[in-house]
Amino acid sequence: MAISSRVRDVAAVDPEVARILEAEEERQRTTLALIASENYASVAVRQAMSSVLTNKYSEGYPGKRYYQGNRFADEIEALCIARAKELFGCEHANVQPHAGSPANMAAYLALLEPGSTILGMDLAQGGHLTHGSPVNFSGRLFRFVHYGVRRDTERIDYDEVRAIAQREQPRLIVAGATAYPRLIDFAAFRSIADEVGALLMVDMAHIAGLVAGGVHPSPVPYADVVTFTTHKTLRGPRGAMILCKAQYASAIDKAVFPGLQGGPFDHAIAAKAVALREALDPAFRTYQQQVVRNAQALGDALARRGLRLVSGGTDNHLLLVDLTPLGVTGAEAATRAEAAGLVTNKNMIPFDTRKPTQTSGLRLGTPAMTTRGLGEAEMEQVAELLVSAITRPDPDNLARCRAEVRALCERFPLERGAIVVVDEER
Ligand code: DSN
Repeated sequence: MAISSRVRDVAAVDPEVARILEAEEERQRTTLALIASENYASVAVRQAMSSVLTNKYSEGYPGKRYYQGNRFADEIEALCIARAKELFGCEHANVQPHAGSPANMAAYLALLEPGSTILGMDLAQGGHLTHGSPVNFSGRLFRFVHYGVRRDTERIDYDEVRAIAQREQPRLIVAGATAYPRLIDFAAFRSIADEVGALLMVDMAHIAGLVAGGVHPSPVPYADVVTFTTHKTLRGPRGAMILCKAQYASAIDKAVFPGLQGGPFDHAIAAKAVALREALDPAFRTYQQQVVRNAQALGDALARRGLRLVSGGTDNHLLLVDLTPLGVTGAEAATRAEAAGLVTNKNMIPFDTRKPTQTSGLRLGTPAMTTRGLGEAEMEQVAELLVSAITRPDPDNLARCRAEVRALCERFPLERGAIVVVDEER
């Protein structure tokens, strides 16, 4: 009897794709992810992500859909919104953005007209592409001006931000970063925005989990709009959300749909709801505290081995290492580290003289390692292996490092998460 594709798993339907997925799972199980924006979503999150809601179209919002059959799509989206409001204490939440870039675009389009002036953090000093890079929609559609960090402290200088804001008179100030290891002072941004009559948007993609876990001050009381992705420190599925004050709710909702997106990804919304449920658990706070402790322990261990940390250390989940003293580029270091099973990314450091494809820096993060259960003691070992792989990339040493990383991965295994598969023939 023919087997219905409904009840066959990937391996039976498409062995080619199944082989690649298995190989990727093996890669993730046997290497350590030190990429600051990555994490391991739980089996529950991944089950929701692969659920039957992927089959549904539900343009609109709960109770106001364009198609029939949305009773459960409404229920899941309303639940997700309620959890987002409970977790972050915000007045309104839109849980439909497919990713961080469209969330930011929707926020800009909700608040401004194309051509408006926006003040954001320079990508080369820790910002994000969507904060006004000339090669991104943001830099093409809006007049972005930028702030960065001070050369001596490598931290945001709020007096400088204020001076630029007074000079440029932006209609919107964007706070938030992808490679900034220090706490961000949202109250200071709010007062600068008020001084120049600007709105304040915070892109908290990197720190959403830290905020939820109470280890980074929340931007919600200060910002008009907050955007974030759900798959970084928040440890949910790939996707994004927008939080805002009630007065911007309608403009934000209209900018997401029909302004930018069509049908929401209801399966992703279900997975976001599960991630929020996990983040509301007291254990999530403990996890986030450990993320920061691990980052500080990793930073201390690297500094003791002679590496220079941008800004001298970290307050959050990430570290930016300046490789200049080692005479190695970020690209070389990242390749050597990967050969040892330590997966990182090259990154510009403030005032970098190298190109983005080379860089002088390496960005490291602890969210994923902490999810596996590694603690401060293991950060010492990770630092030793990382420095060893970068400074002595001969095959014997890389093989020794690789073996030690494999052993660490076996001690701290990933949750084995086969998606539910109905294994029956029809
Ligand atoms: N790609 C993300 C990061 O690594 O920080 C930003 O979107």
